[in-house]
Amino acid sequence: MKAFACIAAAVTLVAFSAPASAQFAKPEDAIKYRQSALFVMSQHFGRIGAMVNGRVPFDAKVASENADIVADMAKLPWAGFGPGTDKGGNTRAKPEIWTEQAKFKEGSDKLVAESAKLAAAAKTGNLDSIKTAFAASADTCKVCHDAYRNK
Ligand code: ASC
Repeated sequence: MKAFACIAAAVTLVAFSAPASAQFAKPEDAIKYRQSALFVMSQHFGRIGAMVNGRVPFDAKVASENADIVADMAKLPWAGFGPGTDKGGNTRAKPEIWTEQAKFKEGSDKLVAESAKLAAAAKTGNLDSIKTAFAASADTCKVCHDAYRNK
């Protein structure tokens, strides 16, 4: 009984704390997953960018909807950078991602934080606040791409 309780507790713990990387059957799937998540995020980020840069008229509701999606998507790609996913698919990810894990995580955490601020700014409907928060988020994209993505 004690053993059973132990196993049940362990199973529960794993279910709630297993790194999401465990969900991938093969490295190629993890690579596809992270690229897909980043692509979806970039599409929604780009829609805000078009308003921020004046290419399309500003619509506060559309900006807010897109910023919410960006903030949610920002949490996803990182599970796809687990151990052993540096190769096995078509990837521009640099090996430094896996040798500088703490720094890489710092960068991804920064994007998650800045995109949450962007979503909050978008809820105010104030274009200037959105511009500032958009620039801060875009900077976190760029810093990581410069350091960790091959040309
Ligand atoms: C985007 C996008 C990126 C970032 C980056 C910001 O819209 O697809 O990768 O912004 O260009 O510097």
